[in-house]
Amino acid sequence: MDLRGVRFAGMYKHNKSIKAFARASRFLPGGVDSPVRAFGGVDEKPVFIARAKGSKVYDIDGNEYIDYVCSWGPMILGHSHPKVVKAVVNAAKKGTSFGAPTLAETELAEKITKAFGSIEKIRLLSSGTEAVMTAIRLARGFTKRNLIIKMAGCYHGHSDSLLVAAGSGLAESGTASSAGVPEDLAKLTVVIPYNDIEAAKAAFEKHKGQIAACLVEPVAANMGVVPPVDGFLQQLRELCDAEKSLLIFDEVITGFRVAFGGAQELYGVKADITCLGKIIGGGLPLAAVGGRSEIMDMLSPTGPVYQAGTLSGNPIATAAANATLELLAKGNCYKELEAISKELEEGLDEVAKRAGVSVTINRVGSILSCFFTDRPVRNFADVQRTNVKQFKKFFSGMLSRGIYLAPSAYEAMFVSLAHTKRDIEKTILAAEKAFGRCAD
Ligand code: KE4
Repeated sequence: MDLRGVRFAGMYKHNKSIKAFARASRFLPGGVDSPVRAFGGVDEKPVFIARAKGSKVYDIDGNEYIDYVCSWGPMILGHSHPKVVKAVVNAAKKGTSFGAPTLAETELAEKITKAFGSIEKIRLLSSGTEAVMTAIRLARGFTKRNLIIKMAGCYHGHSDSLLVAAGSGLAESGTASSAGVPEDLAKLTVVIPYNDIEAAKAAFEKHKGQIAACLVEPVAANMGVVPPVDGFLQQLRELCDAEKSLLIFDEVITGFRVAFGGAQELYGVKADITCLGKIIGGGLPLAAVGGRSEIMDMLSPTGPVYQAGTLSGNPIATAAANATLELLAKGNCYKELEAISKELEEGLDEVAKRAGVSVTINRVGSILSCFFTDRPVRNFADVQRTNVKQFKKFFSGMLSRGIYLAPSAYEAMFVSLAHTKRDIEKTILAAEKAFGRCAD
């Protein structure tokens, strides 16, 4: 690895961010608009971002970072891609919202249904939470059953039914379930361990004829990245078929991330309902729920399951979305992402070993997590046994060297098409130093 000439920012100064955080905290709960941004899972204060370009983000103190948060997944092309920015600007000049059908929504729907063989129709909405909330309402309406199976450590947005044993920010806060969710509602959510097909079989047996759907992140990425063990998704598919329940894949992260056709393409297992978000919005608020027509036509106005949204299919968001998917459909995006992400994984593993630090790195395509443990990580219980204190030291060591990781041991690293070999080399060199700070 040629690391000559790689220089670090030294100890970054964050004075402006510290002041900004104090000011924000007077008006926003925790100073943020989404909990995980408050850096509660690490021993640092959040940095306020001023701008971003390509693989870099820049904070208001002028510090540059190589970005592995990528807005929690959407920025697979890198930040401020010129074609996406141009599409957004051109759309904005024609008006920002009409509350009426537009051609761009149809064009986006055509792209998504072409990419996902299991999707004949989609409904565009504004967030992943809305997509999954709609998916479970659809499943309940379609099957006339009430129970939903979900997996511990998976996160599906903040709708009431799904804030039970959830990952992401809830896992970080150690509560895994939220206040304000009525017990009578929470008990309609059956929680089983991820990657445990026997537990799935037992749940279906125990609640025979009552399970509307089994909801799963086909690659879990909200407890860190935890891939499905061989056959797990296929066996869930078979179980749902046998029980006449629906299989819902929450592909808000994996959709257009692990393959153009998401985890369904990668693992060859089709969902009945698919939830998409993040990448399909190109960084703007846009998500989707899709499936075969007999299910999707249950949605208002064609069916009895109500769903609506003032800004659903917003023209600025669909402009960003169409531009993003057009770029991802070209060339060898996923081969490039695989190559550079593999280099990152192998480099991190090499320098961790050299520093005498035990890590397990889970990776699927361009999402990966580095767990501080010498054991495999296959479910939420495994994640909870990892060394979060070491993660926190590692996070600080990387941030001070200009590497911006997700501020939580329960999140993923996201690699974009804008990340260069140089970025990877610099990241690995920073990691060698950061691992040194948290040696076993
Ligand atoms: P949003 O409502 O945040 O757009 O999407 C919810 C959601 C649904 N499904 C999956 C698999 C998700 O990962 C998410 C949101 N992911 C988190 C981070 N892992 C978003 C970051 C945040 O909460 O600020």
